[in-house]
Amino acid sequence: MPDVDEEGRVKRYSTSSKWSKKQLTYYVEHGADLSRSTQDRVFAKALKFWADVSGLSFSKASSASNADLKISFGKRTHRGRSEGTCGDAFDGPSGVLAHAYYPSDGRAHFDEDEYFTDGTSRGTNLLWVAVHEFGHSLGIRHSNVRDAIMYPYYTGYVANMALTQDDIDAIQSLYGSNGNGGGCKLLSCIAILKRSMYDDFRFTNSPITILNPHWMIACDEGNDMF
Ligand SMILES: [Ca+2]
Ligand SMILES: [Zn+2]
Ligand SMILES: [Zn+2]
Repeated sequence: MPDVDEEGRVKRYSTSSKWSKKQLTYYVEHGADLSRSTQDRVFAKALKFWADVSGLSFSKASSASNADLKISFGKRTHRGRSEGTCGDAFDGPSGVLAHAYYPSDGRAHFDEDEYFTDGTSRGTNLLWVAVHEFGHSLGIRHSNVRDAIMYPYYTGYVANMALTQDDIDAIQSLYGSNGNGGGCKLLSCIAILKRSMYDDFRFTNSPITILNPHWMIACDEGNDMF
């Protein structure tokens, strides 16, 4: 994966659509690997990573059907209980770990054929995967900054994971840092993503739906976008 484009500029995060509100709700249909209370804690912590650096807040919904973010687990052909069949079947153990859809879809699906764990290097760290997928749920595409949570490869368990500045820049470009607006300046940050670059952005562990693979909207601070 190249770190610079053909003109030598470093590419960083990029974003998709965004939620039109900052107070979002979520609902968890639990998976089988961890206790419900552990999953609740992990998902709340994952959302807090994003909330802490943005104007967003998250609260639990009473049902999946009235939640903005709909979190569920399933194998192969799958769907949340209040959803139609997901168009992207999972692939069994390993490979794809989870996937999530851009705003304002809200579905975040985790592959029940993985072994999700908490606080150990065994299995697949649910917190890391959740933070990454919720980034997509909030409108962030993959970054090619290798340390970023939104880098498209699971990097294994880290004891004290944290968002990188690149992840923080991405969420703040959409929602601001403390309720101060945010939002990308679309006219100044639309870039054509060439097919070859899209291929570079493909990944093995966490597909998202690319609505049009030839285009990507890149939001940057206005002076060094690609
Ligand atoms: Ca899988
Ligand atoms: Zn799915
Ligand atoms: Zn991803």
